[in-house]
Amino acid sequence: MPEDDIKNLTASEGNNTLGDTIAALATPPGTGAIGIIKISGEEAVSIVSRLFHSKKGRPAGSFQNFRLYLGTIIDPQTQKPLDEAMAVVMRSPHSYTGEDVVEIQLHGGYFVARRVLELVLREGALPAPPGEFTRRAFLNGRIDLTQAEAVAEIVSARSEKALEQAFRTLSGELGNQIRNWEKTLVHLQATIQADNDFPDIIEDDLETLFLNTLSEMKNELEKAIAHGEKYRRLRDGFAVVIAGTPNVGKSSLFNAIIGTDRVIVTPYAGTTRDAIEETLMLEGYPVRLIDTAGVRPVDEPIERLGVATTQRYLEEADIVILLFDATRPLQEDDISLAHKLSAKKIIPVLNKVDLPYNISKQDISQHLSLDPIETSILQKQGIDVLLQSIVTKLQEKNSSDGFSLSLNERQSAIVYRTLCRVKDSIQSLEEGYPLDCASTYLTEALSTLRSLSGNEVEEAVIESLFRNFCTGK
Ligand SMILES: Nc1nc2c(ncn2[C@@H]2O[C@H](COP(=O)(O)OP(=O)(O)OP(=O)(O)O)[C@@H](O)[C@H]2O)c(=O)[nH]1
Ligand SMILES: [Mg+2]
Repeated sequence: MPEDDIKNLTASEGNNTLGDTIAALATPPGTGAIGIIKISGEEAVSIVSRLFHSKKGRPAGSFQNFRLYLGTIIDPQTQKPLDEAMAVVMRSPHSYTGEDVVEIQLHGGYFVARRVLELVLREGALPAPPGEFTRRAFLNGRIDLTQAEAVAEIVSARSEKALEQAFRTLSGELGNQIRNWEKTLVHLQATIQADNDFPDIIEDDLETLFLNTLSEMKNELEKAIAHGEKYRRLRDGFAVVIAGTPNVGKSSLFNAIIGTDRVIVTPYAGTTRDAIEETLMLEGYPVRLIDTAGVRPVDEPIERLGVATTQRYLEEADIVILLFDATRPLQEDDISLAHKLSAKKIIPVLNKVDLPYNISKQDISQHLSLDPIETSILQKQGIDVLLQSIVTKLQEKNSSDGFSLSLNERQSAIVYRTLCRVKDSIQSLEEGYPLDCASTYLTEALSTLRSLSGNEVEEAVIESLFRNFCTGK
């Protein structure tokens, strides 16, 4: 397998140190329009100068920064030309890693990329493990940890909205906010210190000053956590669950929305026994659409497991499309299911309106205080209105809260721990304890916060973060 061959030229572990020169294929292995080899470190330019011969005979050492040069790759041992290529030199500190970086652009192709990478390694570079270029950018102080994480999120973004948010983090918005919080905490601690050293000079009502500042910070931290939740939905998809009692048309709706006959539809109640999931985009929002087993009390073991699975999905759902069958009066099961769900999540739908009604809209709105959307999935009626109402709900969920920070799971957990310490310090002040008590909590808050941007983060955390990157990034 060609990809495996390339993998042999890729380090799986971080076996290099900052002084080493590293190299990797930066484009996916295989056939493509162009293949790029990336080299970073002190030896990068001299390694390339031994392989790359510019058309005008200029050695790589004399290349201008950020300028593409056309030339030929020649194996120094055999003097055989391998490919026509372009090379660009980006000297330290003005490069992605902060070190000397050279990129060689080859004609895309598995074999040529592999041969040239072999030559680069033979000339002294070490194979770069996944994420190593970004790890170096972080270790060399070019970017903070939030920006390094944003690089990974940009690469893996599956929707425009997730990309927008990740790009803002890459631009440093999150890093700046963290530094502001750090500054506030440092300032408060310095004030406590000054108050201890020169109690006569410092203004009297420090407690009020502290309470005001910490309350403001608490609000910001809480907003950041709430916004992070939104961001992760934009990144991973909003869970839109189709639910209802058996036979109301859930699977028919699922198939109609995704546009294929993905799940089985039959006239028999209890057809779907499991949750089935597909991802799709609705006006730029990534959605995980989930068909579920109809909810009813059952003894049959397989269907019972299916109903239990439905309950789990209903708990995690961002939106529940709750279907009712127009041909039959509301049943106890319909009502108890509706009452179990938070009204905010529900979009009620009255299906099978092509058949004679045995239920009225009022029957439903009486229980849900919401008018249902009427559909005939069989005749493809009302589905557009339903999709529009899903989009409206997604827009509401995503409405601006004046905040643009997009925390991932690691960052959110740290902000949460910081928030707990800030709340502790507020409580201790409110209960009349001396400022020194609050100060202990603030020290903890500061140290927790510093692991966000990478100032006090453990080596193991850094290693595990970069291991999830792709090779050559
Ligand atoms: N007349 C009519 N029949 C429909 C409509 N929607 C679905 N059906 C029929 O209703 C029956 C049940 O549809 P499904 O989509 O399997 O219903 P379900 O809710 O997934 O059922 P379970 O998986 O058993 O819970 C099938 O025979 C469908 O063809 C509709 O709008 N009008
Ligand atoms: Mg079904």
